[in-house]
Amino acid sequence: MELKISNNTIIKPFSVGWDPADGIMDDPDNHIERCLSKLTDMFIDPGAAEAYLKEKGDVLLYEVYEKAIPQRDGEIQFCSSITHPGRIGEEYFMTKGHFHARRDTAELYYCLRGRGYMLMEKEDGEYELGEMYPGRSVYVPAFYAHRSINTGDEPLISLAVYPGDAGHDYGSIETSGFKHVVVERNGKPVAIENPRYGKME
Ligand code: S6P
Ligand code: ZN
Repeated sequence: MELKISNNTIIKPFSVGWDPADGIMDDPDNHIERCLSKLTDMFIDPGAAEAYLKEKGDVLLYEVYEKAIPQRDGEIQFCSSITHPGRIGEEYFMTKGHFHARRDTAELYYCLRGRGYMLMEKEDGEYELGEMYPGRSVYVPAFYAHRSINTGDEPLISLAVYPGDAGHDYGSIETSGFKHVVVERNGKPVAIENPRYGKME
């Protein structure tokens, strides 16, 4: 998630509107859209993802709206994160997930709409699920990879706030995945071990 702004840019005070009902930010500097066709390998059943694509076309899995803030110590990044509802087989729509490039940086999510979980997982596999629903905040500690998972039937919308120089590291998520995934079993979300862990490519 590279922002088109220099690290020396001086930021003047500003305010920005965004609608908690749809997560859309007014006049964003970045609007990121992640579609299924680019992320089929992220799911535990890529074959089911390909079949979904053939049947329903290229759906939007999630979006991010953000303002450009210099990626330097002392600044605060913030964005609107929208994960759409749906499932590939038994696995819910979710974000790709990442570690922060600076591992010792935390993040706070404040959920405004929808239902779901924040999957938080350390490199050693220790993990937690933080429940997300309107009015609930999830604190993602430093050193935890994190992924939003929509277990409901409407968009899961949160405001995310994190240190200016945190950055994103998608490397091990793309190659190995998370050790745990959240799937629907008997109508309920449950965390299971990722059968493709270590061989996502
Ligand atoms: C940034 C924060 C979120 C995610 C967004 C998309 O630190 O955690 O804004 O970037 O939810 O997820 P991802 O994993 O594709 O960056
Ligand atoms: Zn993050």
